[in-house]
Amino acid sequence: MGSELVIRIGLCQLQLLKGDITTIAVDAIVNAANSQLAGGGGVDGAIHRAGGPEIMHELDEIRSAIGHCETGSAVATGAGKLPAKYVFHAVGPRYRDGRHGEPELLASCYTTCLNLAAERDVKTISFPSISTGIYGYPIEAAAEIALKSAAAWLQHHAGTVRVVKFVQFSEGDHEIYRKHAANLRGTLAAETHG
Ligand code: AR6
Repeated sequence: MGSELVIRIGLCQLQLLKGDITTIAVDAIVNAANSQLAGGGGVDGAIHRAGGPEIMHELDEIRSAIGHCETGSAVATGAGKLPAKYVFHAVGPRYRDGRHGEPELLASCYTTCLNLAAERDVKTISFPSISTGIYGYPIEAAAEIALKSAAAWLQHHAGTVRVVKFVQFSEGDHEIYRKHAANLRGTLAAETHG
């Protein structure tokens, strides 16, 4: 793995990977779900296919208890047959024009999942690129928000979550995440030495 794919924040790391999130072993996998928690296409479909019906059974129970999950929030289930203990089902915003709270709601998906992780003693967590498929969020803006929100969270919650993996499904998305990771590393280095 090239050094530009890892950002160190104290004892923690942000990692960038290209691949299928359902095949990467971690403590918690984040899903890009919808507020009905009803399953769907994209990474949501892949997670339910690979994890098996147990995950949807748990979501049925959550739905009957709370109804739905607000945009920007997330709920936790077990991970069925996935190589993880938990799936955090985060509901990203549908992109309109960026002026309807989309940046804040997207950032909230990342921080809510990291809070769920800390509450469960999760040390490693993987995120797909939330909202940038069916929900249409421009990947450049979304990558920057994803990386910055996770970095800021790790700076304020030292010693809880140790490894945050960002998993991109396409080479094009991976290149964009790499570019924003390099920018972020420059900013963090300037803060440390400045
Ligand atoms: N591993 C990693 N990333 C993946 C995978 C995979 N196996 N499959 C797709 N992606 P999307 P959204 C990437 O559409 O935009 C569902 O129907 C994909 O290339 O999955 O948040 C839900 O039920 C893209 O970069 O999620 C909701 O209704 C990223 O995952 C709605 O879609 C997110 O794309 C949510 O839309």
